[in-house]
Amino acid sequence: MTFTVYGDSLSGNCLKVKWLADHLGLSYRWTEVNVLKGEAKAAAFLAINPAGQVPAVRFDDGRQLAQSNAILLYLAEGTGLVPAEPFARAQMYQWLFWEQYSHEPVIAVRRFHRFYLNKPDSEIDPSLMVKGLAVLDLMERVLSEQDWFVATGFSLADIALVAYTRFAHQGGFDLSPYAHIRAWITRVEAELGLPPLA
Ligand SMILES: N[C@@H](CCC(=O)N[C@@H](CS)C(=O)NCC(=O)O)C(=O)O
Repeated sequence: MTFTVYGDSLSGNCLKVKWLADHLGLSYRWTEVNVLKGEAKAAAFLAINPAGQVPAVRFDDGRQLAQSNAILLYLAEGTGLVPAEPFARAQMYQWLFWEQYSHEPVIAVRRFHRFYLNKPDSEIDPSLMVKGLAVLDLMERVLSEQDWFVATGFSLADIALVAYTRFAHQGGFDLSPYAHIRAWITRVEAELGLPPLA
């Protein structure tokens, strides 16, 4: 299975796919799509994903797939990153859906305004900080009791959630009070072979 990943290298949603594909040793090409330059809305890319968002993948047989977590699930099917036991698998889905509905729209969006658009804090919706801290508090509580989001072991839930948590400081979130989150990020980086961020 060879495929092309269309992604922006600064995007956590896209990096999830890269990290997983590298971890699994899959054969793929990376095509850079610069979101800030509007390339995700260009006609050439809309033919790959009509929703005009990265990441998207195109398999060499012509099939195309979008939505980062759907891509993760497809690529990792049959591996230990997707628990075989139904309840553990459902717990992994629980975290994947929570990541997209509650985590990414807050942590990633604040990072986008601050890090991509260089906005001062005064111009960023203050509710993003409040909601982001609640997200981090919840993660910290979970990780104070277990090493991984699905207690049985490292799974796609950890890869999806680390994507923007790892860059939370770029969104103005101070991770220093979150010792369990920081230790978990280090564990996930070790699993994925990622160098720690400076
Ligand atoms: N739920 C989607 C979100 C994808 C998404 O928001 N992509 C952003 C980059 S992180 C994008 O392509 N934005 C371009 C735009 O909206 O024009 C996923 O998980 O793949």
